[in-house]
Amino acid sequence: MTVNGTLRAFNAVNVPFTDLWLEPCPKGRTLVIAGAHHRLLYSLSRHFHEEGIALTVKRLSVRLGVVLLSAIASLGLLTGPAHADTTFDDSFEGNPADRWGGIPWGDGSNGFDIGRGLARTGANNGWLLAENGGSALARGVGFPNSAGQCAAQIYVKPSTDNTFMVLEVWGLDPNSSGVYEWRRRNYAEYNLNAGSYQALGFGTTASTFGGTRELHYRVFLHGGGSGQLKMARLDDFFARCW
Ligand SMILES: [Ca+2]
Repeated sequence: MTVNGTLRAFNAVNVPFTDLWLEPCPKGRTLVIAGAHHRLLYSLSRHFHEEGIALTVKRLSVRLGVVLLSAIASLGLLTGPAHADTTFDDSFEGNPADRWGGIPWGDGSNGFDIGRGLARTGANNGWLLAENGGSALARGVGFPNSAGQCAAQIYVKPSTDNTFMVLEVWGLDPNSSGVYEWRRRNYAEYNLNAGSYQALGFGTTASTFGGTRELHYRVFLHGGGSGQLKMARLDDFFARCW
């Protein structure tokens, strides 16, 4: 069992954390989690217990939110690479405006359905609407220091036929002079007919020069021109970095 496999089990936990990495230690391996939440610790403890692994949990610094987990094991556990998956789930729950920003042009608009019964999961979802223009909803994801690449998808429910959508990934990368700048890194086009929620991929985005700091995921809908109003709903964004 590797750390990657272990951590995928916690996708549903939806706990924000900033970084994960492994270091060798005399009694096995040490997993250090910066900014970890007690719910993640509980899940980790329960998972290790179910695997028959004794686990000690120590909170090193409440102020810094740093937590140390020491697996007391000589079972070959945690033999994966020296980094672990980091995942980001966003089902537009709570106040999605805290995380998603709109990029409208022309007559395009965007917003959120809050508790309207139109979501794929949970209570809320996003929407995009345009005729002579377009609009996007976008959010950022911190690129973990230990990761080499990130992949992402989002569920889209088109309300209209021939709905042209573009999924873009922008990366905050160091250029050859070491100065950070935003660059478009991935680009995927979809022409969709009205239907149910379907998963659309953003593609896999690699770190550039090993120094990518942040990725910005943008979901664009283009209006069809006069008399050709287009609309789509969005829900269940998911990104995984490894
Ligand atoms: Ca939702």
